[in-house]
Amino acid sequence: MDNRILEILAKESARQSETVELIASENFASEAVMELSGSIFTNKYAEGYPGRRYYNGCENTDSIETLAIDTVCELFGCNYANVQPHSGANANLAVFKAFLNPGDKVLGMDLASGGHLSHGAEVNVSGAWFSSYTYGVDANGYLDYDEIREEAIELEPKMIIAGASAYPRQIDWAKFREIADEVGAMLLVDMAHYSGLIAGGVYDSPIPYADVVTSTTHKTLRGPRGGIILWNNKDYTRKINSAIFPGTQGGPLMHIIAAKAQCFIEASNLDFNNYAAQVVKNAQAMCDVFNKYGFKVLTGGTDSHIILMDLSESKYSGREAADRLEAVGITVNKNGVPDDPRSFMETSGIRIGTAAETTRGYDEARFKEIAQVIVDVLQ
Ligand code: DSN
Repeated sequence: MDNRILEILAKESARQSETVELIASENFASEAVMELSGSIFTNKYAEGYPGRRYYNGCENTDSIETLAIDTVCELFGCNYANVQPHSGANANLAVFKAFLNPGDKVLGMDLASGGHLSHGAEVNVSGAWFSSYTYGVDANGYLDYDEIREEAIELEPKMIIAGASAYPRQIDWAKFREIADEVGAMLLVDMAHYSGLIAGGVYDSPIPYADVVTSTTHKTLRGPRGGIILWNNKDYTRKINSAIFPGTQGGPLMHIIAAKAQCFIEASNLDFNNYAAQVVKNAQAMCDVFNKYGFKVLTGGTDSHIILMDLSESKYSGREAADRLEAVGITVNKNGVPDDPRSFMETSGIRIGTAAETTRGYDEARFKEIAQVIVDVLQ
């Protein structure tokens, strides 16, 4: 390996092992997932789908992709899956390509309120090429379903997007379904943050309610970096598959698909249910400490791995808080809060997640200690 690369890799390895990792979208993949991500499948071109490839020599890529599809369908209880998206954003883009025309109206969660770039943010293709409208959260950080319903009735969007990057509570998928049905919209659920908790049975699944579900594979699901698309309606299969290839992607990353298959198998084990339950218990234990010391946590707590700390009344902005925590070896990210008085780059909150440190085997006692350190630093 090139010496410069080796040196950077060694530094990152030291950083990851010496710091407390609380970025809500990160995790530590298993050695098997890591090994497959760097495996010989990286050498193989396999444009197309199992049994219908544009290249010869695809018998093993067919086997691994079929295994990934079958396992993820069983894991989440759905009929069909595409495991080729390079990322969650690519998965969402393909769903747009499959079901919308440029200019069609979409209604998704506002980026500043906890939504995702690819749910219609102006700076993203989803907001630039489609007529994008957004819903937010109330002053306490909760989704207001009555308001979302009113907005949907007024706008009549072609697609409603549910799912978030920074929402700690259970999202009411059934309510979103009701709203979508009332206005004749398609419902896309992006469960990227919650998919590991859903696989582990501690967060409600959107599969019975959504027309299409997308996810990343590397957050709470603890796989390689990548995306997936899941659905139940056979009529969508051709549209979705051709929106990924040739619509928005070329050759699939077969080494990552191999690692995804491993991740889905790991998440099917009973151990993974215990892991997912511990992730949520650890986040709730941290909230207890923050509440005890008078630190405001949006919505007052969490149903997931995510905690949103509101620092709008603190002397520290979100950026300053995240930098101060980094200085003592705790990695989090700054985050906006409802009606944030500070700028987008400064923010008045931090987002904390428990998925990665729970993978290290820590329980509530350790998480309470970490929360105490965070309190000390912010005080
Ligand atoms: N960037 C991810 C997150 O931090 O939540 C979402 O894709």
